Amino acid sequence: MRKLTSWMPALACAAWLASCTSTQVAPPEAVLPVPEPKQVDWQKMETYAFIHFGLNTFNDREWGYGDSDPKTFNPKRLDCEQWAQTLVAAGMKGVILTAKHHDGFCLWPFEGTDYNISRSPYKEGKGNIVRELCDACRKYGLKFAVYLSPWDRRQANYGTPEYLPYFYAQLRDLLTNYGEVFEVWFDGANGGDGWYGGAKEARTIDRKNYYNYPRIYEMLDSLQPQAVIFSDGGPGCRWVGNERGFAGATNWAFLRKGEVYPGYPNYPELQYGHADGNQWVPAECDVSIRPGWFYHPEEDDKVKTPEQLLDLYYRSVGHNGTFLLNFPVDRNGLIHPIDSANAVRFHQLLQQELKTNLVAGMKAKVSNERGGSYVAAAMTDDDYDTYWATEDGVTTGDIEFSFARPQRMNRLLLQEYIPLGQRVKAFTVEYKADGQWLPVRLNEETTTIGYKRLLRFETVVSDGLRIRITDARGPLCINQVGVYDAGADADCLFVAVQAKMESYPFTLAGVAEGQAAAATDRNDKTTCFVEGDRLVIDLGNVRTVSSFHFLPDQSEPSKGLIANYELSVSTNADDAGSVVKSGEFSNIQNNPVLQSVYFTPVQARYLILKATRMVKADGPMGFAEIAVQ
Ligand code: FUL
Repeated sequence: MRKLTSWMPALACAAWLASCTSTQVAPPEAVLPVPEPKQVDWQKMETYAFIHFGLNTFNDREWGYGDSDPKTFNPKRLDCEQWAQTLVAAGMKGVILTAKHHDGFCLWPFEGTDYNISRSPYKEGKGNIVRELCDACRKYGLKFAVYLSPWDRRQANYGTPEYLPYFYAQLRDLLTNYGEVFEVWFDGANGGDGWYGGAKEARTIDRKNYYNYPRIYEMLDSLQPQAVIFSDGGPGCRWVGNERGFAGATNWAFLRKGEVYPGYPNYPELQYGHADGNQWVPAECDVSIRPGWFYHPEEDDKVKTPEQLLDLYYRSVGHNGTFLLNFPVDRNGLIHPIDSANAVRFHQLLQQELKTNLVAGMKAKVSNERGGSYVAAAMTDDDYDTYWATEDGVTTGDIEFSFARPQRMNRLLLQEYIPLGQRVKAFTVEYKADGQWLPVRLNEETTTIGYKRLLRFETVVSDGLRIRITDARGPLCINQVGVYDAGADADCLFVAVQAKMESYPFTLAGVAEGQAAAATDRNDKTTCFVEGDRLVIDLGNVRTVSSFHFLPDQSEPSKGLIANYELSVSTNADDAGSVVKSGEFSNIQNNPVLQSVYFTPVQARYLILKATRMVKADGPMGFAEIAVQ
């Protein structure tokens, strides 16, 4: 396939064009919005890792308040090369490190604060994990990037204009001294409460304007022009609207410019993008390999399985997003062996499933062809920059493969040539059975394609497969088609994710039996909603209890989320009980995973959970599952 390549100097290009008179066909015009070249490069990375590590790791927290003692940060066997090697074996192309999480603790010796790694016992205060990881990345061929939390629960001046120079200085330091980064990650979370230099209070900021992002973007463009900027609404890439690692099957790489900001109330729509958007802001699907983002020993048996990770891959990369998989580095300073084994196995499974492209090198029969180099064969070569295109005005088209012998098939890969925009709005997939075209059986809609669409369909054995594109925003530009047989287990489309919770038996005082059943049926799709701000759990007998667990409502978006709580116990019904624990369910809105409250064992028959603050003020509390141990 002949094509223009970017390295060809202009004169050579002119000569080349003149030499190919018969194939001189103009490419289709771009359909706006289009990505910047760096966004295309970023999207091609497909899977990359997150590392959450810091004081939280040692203090069993998800959101440190900013008051944990730096001396508790003491990983004895920390080895960034182990992280890098593991990530490479798991197919990751890069890694984003939480250089500073919400607690304000810096994993590098940032001079603007003493709340940094130099005050920890790690390497007797001489360590610098940003440096160590960035060196390991260069050594093992991974790209490197940083996460820097704008919210800082440590700093006394957080919330005032005086905090901003401090934040900008951190950013400048990270972006000046550690080489190229592929992404800069700005977390949109801001839960209010913090230590704030000892003030211990809640602070709110104007999330749209406080940090002055336009100024930050200017700084980034001058220091690291190749870096893609992540924030809830972009500009480089967007949050996918959940922390479960998947995008919608319908997923546009655009947003309406200026509409989405950190804290944007309609964030669930980020899973799909804005079909009428005018800015290219593709989705990044972030998720942790464990329920929490930071390491907690009690989650050692809750690591996502290779099959669950594979399922997420199909619903992130295969839904026109990227897959950002988090590894909560453990207290030794290593990626835990279970996480490592599962991630590597996931990568092997993926490679196995998509090993042999049954249509590689084949020439599909197409209903319309633009000509020149924009021909059907361009879809089955392995050159990203060649593509089949239809003539101007033709926005539908069939791609048909005929095999010499019947083939077993259950996976399909489609790619649009996104440098010219994202176009396809609807398509169908059919196979030939006794001379007739029948639809393949799928569990999701076939609408958008974008950078990449992967479909898992029920196995067919056939000598014909046809993709019919039925609606698009412009002439079609398809650069890759792959058809695969994923093997014997190919039809296990769904992986049951069950909260494995043992519990004492209990009843819920004042809750109708039918409702209460939803909290014990071990089905995370049903939710028990409780009016008011108190949940009273009756164990029937006095027992020794030491923990309370609940899975919040799992619908999209979750309803009835409790932000702050007070948990009391008592032995008789009339008693208000004594408080055993109070606190926050950190990050519950973005990541409504199993919430656990552990306390010193106590004799009790009743547990009373009081919601002292809800994420959304009105409405009942929601519990998909409850357990008491
Ligand atoms: C969220 C944070 O609040 C979590 O702690 C985590 O860092 C996740 C990636 O982003 O907004």
